[in-house]
Amino acid sequence: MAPVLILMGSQSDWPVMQKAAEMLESLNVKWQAKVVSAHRTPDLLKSTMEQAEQDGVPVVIAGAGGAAHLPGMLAAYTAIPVFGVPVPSKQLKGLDSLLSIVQMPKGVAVGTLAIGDAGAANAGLLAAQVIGSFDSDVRKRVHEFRTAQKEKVMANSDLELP
Ligand code: RP5
Repeated sequence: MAPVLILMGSQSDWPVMQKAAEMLESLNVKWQAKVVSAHRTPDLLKSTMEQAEQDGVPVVIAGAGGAAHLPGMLAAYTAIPVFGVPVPSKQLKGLDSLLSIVQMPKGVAVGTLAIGDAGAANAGLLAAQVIGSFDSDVRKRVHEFRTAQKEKVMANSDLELP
């Protein structure tokens, strides 16, 4: 199994969650993505986490919107670190998702990212950093990513009127 498991509550979350996959691709970290809903497929949620534990998956990214209990429920079934991405919802624009994911009661942890694309991309980055803690090639690529990002800022740091 790929080292990073990307789970989401609905196929409709994929346009946001694919930003995590894109970040992982750019760092040459393998990933697998799957739809697993906390309320529509609770049995699949449990069996997916049991399988991930058995397979030795080191990190899970979970995106959900609205009453976004997926990351917390996944975390309840595993000791694998879970990074939660609040997906923007139609009515409340993801503030509901953010508050649902971030307010985990003490004792079961979910690392919560920002709402939407930036949060999903950073979840991918954080997952790569977790892999980088035991894979020096991945750690090197994270450093290279940071250097390239810095150089891009430095190359365009002088502003002028159009
Ligand atoms: C959540 O409900 C999903 O994570 C998704 O963000 C939201 C809406 O799902 P769909 O109705 O689009 O399937 O469970």
